Amino acid sequence: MAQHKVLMSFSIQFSHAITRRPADSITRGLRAVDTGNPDLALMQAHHAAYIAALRSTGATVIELPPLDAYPDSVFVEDTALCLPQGAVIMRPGAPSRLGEAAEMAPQLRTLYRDVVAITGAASFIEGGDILVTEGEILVGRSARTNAAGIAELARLVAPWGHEVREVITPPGVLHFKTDCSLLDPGTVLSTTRLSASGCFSGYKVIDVTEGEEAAANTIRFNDLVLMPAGFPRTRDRLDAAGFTVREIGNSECAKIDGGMSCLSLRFTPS
Ligand code: CIR
Repeated sequence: MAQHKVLMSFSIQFSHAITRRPADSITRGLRAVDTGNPDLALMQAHHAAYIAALRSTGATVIELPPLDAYPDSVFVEDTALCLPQGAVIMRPGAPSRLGEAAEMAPQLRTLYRDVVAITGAASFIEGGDILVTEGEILVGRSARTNAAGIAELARLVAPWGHEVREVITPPGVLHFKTDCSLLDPGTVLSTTRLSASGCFSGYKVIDVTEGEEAAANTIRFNDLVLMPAGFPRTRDRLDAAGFTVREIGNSECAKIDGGMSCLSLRFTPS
């Protein structure tokens, strides 16, 4: 439908994405509940389909090599926040993931003029807790992201004209965006447990259907919405709302609490 094809909207339109191939060490990826190890071959197939979908929109996708020293490094979203004016290197709150941010920094420096970093020893923040909309940046406080990290981010992006609003990630949920995603500049897909907090007042909210909470982490990337496969009732809602949906297998990433947004950094470099 025409209302979803918004011209020049930095929150949903991107010229580039960065991904990183899953490493053999993926079987040691962090997880809240152990439901078995991911199958690397199947994850690689899902990852290839994900990249093909991004490329089908005309974007350039940079594929970084696997990093065996960091089992969770396929989840590049947590290492940086990419904005039109510059990039901010994160400080992941998971100790085993802290070094992933330094691995991403040189890549972003080749693409952006301005790259800054969260450096406070007491500051922790992961990209999965950050939802960029057209008018503001929502950051969920979580087990991985603390108030000091959010305050430091707010100071860094203020000169670029961005406002940060601190919100709360629901208890027991890994990241803020585990439970929500931006569908178009004014529309959010959310679990009911998150939208009930009122944090999306002013936005149009489409709730995932009950029992399909794991469908909330999608990405709007140019004309497509990439969503994890296997959530037919939520898919129907997105179809009915006029979005062009592409389902991507996510069974292996889901075993280590990953989803659509975690697998890429999406941006238009300045
Ligand atoms: C972790 O616990 O850090 C990884 N196993 C999953 C990270 C998912 N990232 C994201 O939602 N942005």
